[in-house]
Amino acid sequence: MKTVVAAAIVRDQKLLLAQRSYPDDVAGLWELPGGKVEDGEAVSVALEREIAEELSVRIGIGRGVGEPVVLRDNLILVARHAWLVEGEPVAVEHSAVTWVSAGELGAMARAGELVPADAVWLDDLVALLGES
Ligand code: 523
Repeated sequence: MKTVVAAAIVRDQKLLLAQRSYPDDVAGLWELPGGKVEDGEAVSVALEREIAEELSVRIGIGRGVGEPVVLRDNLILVARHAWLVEGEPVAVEHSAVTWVSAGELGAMARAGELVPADAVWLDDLVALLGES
């Protein structure tokens, strides 16, 4: 079983979403950015690395958000609360990045614009935005 870790990066009560450019079945949909944890790598180290590669920023990492989601191919997806420490996000590997409010996130989920696994966390993400 491999782990994929994703960042719920929050600033000013908005959540950062990144638009996938591949594979075809999810290209164009929005996700919490992240990627696969390498063998022997700590989850938080993997998340810092993936976010630096994908968005050219450094993040701080907090608690887990939502329940783990089982993906296909023996992959398990987890999310962590995060915040920017240095830099402004740039879409290096994604098509675009955007900041959304809780209301906008809900509308995107209802419109089917989120990656399916991430849509499972809608209530958790809305709650996180309410706390921050
Ligand atoms: N997800 C997903 N949601 C989400 C992420 C970051 C990833 O559902 N927020 C899924 C998509 C893929 C798998 O997790 O099925 C791996 O994500 P990916 O492709 O972003 O991870 P990488 O870049 O580490 O893996 P490779 O593309 O294989 O290099």
